[in-house]
Amino acid sequence: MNPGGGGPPIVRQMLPLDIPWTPTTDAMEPQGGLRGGPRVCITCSPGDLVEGEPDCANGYVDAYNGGCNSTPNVVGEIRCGRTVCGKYGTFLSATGANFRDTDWYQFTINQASDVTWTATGEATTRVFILQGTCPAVSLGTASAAACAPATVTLTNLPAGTYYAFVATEVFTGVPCGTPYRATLTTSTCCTAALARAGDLPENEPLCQNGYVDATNGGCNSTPNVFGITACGITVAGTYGTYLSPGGANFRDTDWYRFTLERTGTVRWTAVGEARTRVYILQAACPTTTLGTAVADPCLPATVTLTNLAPGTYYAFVGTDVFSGVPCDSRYRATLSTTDCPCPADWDRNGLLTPADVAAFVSNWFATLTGGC
Ligand SMILES: [Ca+2]
Ligand SMILES: [Ca+2]
Ligand SMILES: [Ca+2]
Ligand SMILES: [Ca+2]
Repeated sequence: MNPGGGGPPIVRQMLPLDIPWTPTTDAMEPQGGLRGGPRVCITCSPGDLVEGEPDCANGYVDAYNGGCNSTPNVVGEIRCGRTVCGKYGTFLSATGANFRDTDWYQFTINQASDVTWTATGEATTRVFILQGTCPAVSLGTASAAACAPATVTLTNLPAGTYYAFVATEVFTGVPCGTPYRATLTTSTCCTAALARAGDLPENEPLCQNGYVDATNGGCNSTPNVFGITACGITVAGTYGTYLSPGGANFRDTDWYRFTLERTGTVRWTAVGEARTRVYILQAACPTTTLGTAVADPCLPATVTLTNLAPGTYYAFVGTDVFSGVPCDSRYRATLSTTDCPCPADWDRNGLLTPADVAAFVSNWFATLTGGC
C-alpha cells in the first residue's frame, strides 16, 4: 500500500485552529446504517484540532490536505502532543475511478526524537509517516480495523520535516464523513508547557490573523482587559503571533492582575513551547515595568521581586517575538508570593522550615493569652 501521487512541491496550509470543536450528531447515528455496522466509536474531544476539510463526495477534488495526491500538493499541520479530529471516506473521481480521501499533516522536529503517529477511525485505517518531496518516501506504515489504533513508531528520527498520513485502508465502500482521531507524540515534546490537572485554564480564543484580544490583552487592549491570578495559581494558556487587522506583526499578550496584601517576595515564572517573555508590571495602564525575563522554548522564564509593596500588579506572559509562532502554542505560568495562603507557612516567609513550628507555637500561646 502506497500513499501514492506526484507533482509539484508541497504548499503549507495551516489547520483552521481557531475553529472550536462543537458536538455533532455523528456519534448518534443509528448503528448499522450507512457505516455498515456497529462501528461508531469516535468522539471528538474539546481540545482536539479540527481537520476542517469538506466531506468528500463523488467528483471530489482534495485541495485541502491531500499531500502528494493533490495538485498542487497541500498539507495540514500537526505538532507534538496534538490530536486531530478528522473525517475520511471513499468516492468516485470525476473520471469514475475509486479514490479515498487522504489526509497529510506536516510536522517538524528540531532534534532527533522518537515519533509515534496513531490513528483510530470508524473504518479500517491506514497510517504512514513519510519524508521528502513528492513522491514522498514511506518511513513506516500500519493499519488497523475500525475502532482499533493504527500506530507507527519511529525511533531516533533525525531532525527534519515529515508527513503524518491517515486514510481509509480501502478505496471503496466507506462513506465520506466517517470520523477518525489521530495523535502525534514525540519524545522531545515540551511536556513542561502542557496543561496539568488543577491548572486554571486561560480561556482565551486562539489568535489568528485579524485577531483582536478582548480577553486579557491588558494595556494592549481597548478597553484594557485582564485575567486574574493569585498566589499558588498556575495558568495553562496559549499564545502565538499573528497579523493585526492593519497587517502589523502582533503577539498574543496575556495579562493577569493580582493583588499583594502585604510586603513580600513575588515570583512569576512561565514555561512555553516558544521563546517566552514575562513581566511583572505596576498597575495601572500605562504601566511601569518592575521586572522582566525571557527563556528559550521549554525553559522557565522567571521574574522574582523582593520586598514588593502591597498593591495591584500585572503578571504578563507572551511570546518574545512578534512573528512565526503558531497561535496554539502552549504555556504554563505560576505566581507565587510570600503571601501565599499555605496553611503550614506560619511565619509567612514562603518557606516551610522549623521556624514555622515556632511561629505556630507563638501564635498558639498568643491566641490563648488573647482569651479565645
Ligand atoms: Ca479528510
Ligand atoms: Ca484530505
Ligand atoms: Ca493567550
Ligand atoms: Ca491574550
